[in-house]
Amino acid sequence: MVATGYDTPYGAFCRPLQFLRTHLWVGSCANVGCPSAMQDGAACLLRRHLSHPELSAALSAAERKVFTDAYKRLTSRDPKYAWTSGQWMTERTGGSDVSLTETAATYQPEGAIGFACKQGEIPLGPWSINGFKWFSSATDSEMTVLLARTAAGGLSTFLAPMRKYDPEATTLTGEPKDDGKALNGVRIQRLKNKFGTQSLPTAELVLDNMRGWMVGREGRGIHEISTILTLTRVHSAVAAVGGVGRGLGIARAYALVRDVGGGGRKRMRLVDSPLHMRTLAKISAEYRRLMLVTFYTSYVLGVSEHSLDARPSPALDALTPQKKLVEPLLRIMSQLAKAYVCKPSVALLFSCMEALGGVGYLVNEEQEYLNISRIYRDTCVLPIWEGTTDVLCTDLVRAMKHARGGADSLAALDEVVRKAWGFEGRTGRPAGWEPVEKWAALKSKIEGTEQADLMGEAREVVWQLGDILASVLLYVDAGTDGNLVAKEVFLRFVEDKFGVERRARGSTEDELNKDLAIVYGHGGD
Ligand code: UCC
Ligand code: FAD
Repeated sequence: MVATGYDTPYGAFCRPLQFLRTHLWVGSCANVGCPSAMQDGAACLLRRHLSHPELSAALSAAERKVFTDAYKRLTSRDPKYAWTSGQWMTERTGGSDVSLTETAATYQPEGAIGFACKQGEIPLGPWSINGFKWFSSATDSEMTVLLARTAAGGLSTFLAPMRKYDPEATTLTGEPKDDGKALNGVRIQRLKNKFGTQSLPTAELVLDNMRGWMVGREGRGIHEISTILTLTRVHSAVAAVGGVGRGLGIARAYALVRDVGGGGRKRMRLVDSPLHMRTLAKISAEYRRLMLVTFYTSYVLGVSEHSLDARPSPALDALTPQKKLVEPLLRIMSQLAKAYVCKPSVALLFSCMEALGGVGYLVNEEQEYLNISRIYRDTCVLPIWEGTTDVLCTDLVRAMKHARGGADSLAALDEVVRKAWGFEGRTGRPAGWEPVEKWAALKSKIEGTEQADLMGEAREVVWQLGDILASVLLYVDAGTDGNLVAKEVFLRFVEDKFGVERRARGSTEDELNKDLAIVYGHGGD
């Protein structure tokens, strides 16, 4: 799955392709999406250091060898050779705010031994890392990227392999020397008991002379690891819509077979119930909106990595800012997608669960892996890890107010909202839908308010921005091919959120037919 984002010949579209595959996979992948996401982030970080002329020139021969080997493994399609990665940031002192990180790294090149190859061939890492990491998912990954404090002050980012080559060693669990690969100074203190993501080991780890390599400049740890955060936040949003997509699939199937009512009331198949179909149509419409925000973000990620020489369609042209504004747009979109998509997805999955009645709630061992309740519990973590919703909102406000990048981020959003609104497609612009004016008002509020004063309403700011972007994405989506479902979903959203006058309700049968089209997807003209 990760390799799709690196070795396929689709340029900017390799990311949407990768994430469409991930979206389909996520509901049944036993949470390997978590190590995959961190693997993807680590690959992206190492690619930057290996390919950027200045960063690459700063690498020593040993660093280049280690980074190249890790990068090849992180993007490999061969399961025997491929690596996944962890990402260790959280400590007992804080996960949202890592400034009190206690894990310390000391430069001690002597005594470093080889890893994953014969002793001495590649030093295991000149830094000795000691401390305690409080939440470490994908503990069974082959490497990790972590934050630690150095004597010079500030946090730095390190790459550390999980195993070292030591023919005399026993494994952590005391098993005899297997293949000669002992853990690299890591001890599992305990595995966390969790509400969800049961198939994913999350551990508390004691680091005792873990050997590693510094990535990037000393003291710039947050900058370095933010490359990973960008990727894992997109993955989180994709996992959220993937979960909802699966939940909806099950709810749709159930509605085709479950009969309800009886006694004094008419007995009917759920699919014939106007109320049940209205409920599923609301979930489906929200899913469609969140999908657009998520996959637009994946497209922006792709464009940030590959130049887009020929614009593939007028619709995409309308959504693509000028080249120099792509990075600033990604800075916004990766946080926005994670916050705006993950949070409502939990409620949407709950609604899918409810759509199955009591069956939806069952968690006995056999049902668990077929049913929505497991996906629901796995989805609940998405608004928490990789930055809680409020933390992402505060970061987004800081990014938009940033002395250097803030103006470009606002300019990027400005360009996208205006161009998308100006898109001449097959759907008209309903009176009262004024995203350009709404965005202008929000932008001048952001520009004209002190950062500290904006923080209390950071979530409202982000949701207003999310709604504006979602509305133009829905508009362009509806306008590209005249799809009736796309148009209906767009109109319902702007009636709900933009004060567009509601259309008169049709007959019960007409409304049911529209809802059925939204739920089961018969909308083409
Ligand atoms: O939870 C975790 C793993 C779980 C499993 C992963 C699965 C993935 C999905 C799978 C789906 C199935 S790992 C732990 C994740 N932890 C977090 O996400 C931490 C949340 N907290 C934040 O994001 C905070 O905003 C911090 C830690 C980044 C804030 O730290 P500081 O020290 O207060 O730093 P600043 O001042 O906010 O940022 C320092 C610099 C600034 O630039 P300059 O120096 O130019 O002013 C920021 O603009 O770093 C820049 N920066 C960023 N740049 C900060 N955040 C970002 C960013 N996201 N992108 C680009
Ligand atoms: P806190 O930061 O204490 O947050 C508590 C509350 O305070 C939250 O509601 C938050 O929104 C709010 N808050 C915090 N700061 C602010 C602020 N500035 N303004 C307003 N509100 C604020 N971490 C890793 O490093 N690696 C992993 O592999 C990993 N795996 C995880 C797996 C699971 C299953 C879980 C649940 C967590 C995992 N984490 C991992 C940890 C996760 O990233 C953190 O829990 C998360 O970032 C929140 O940090 P915290 O737990 O310290 O909460």
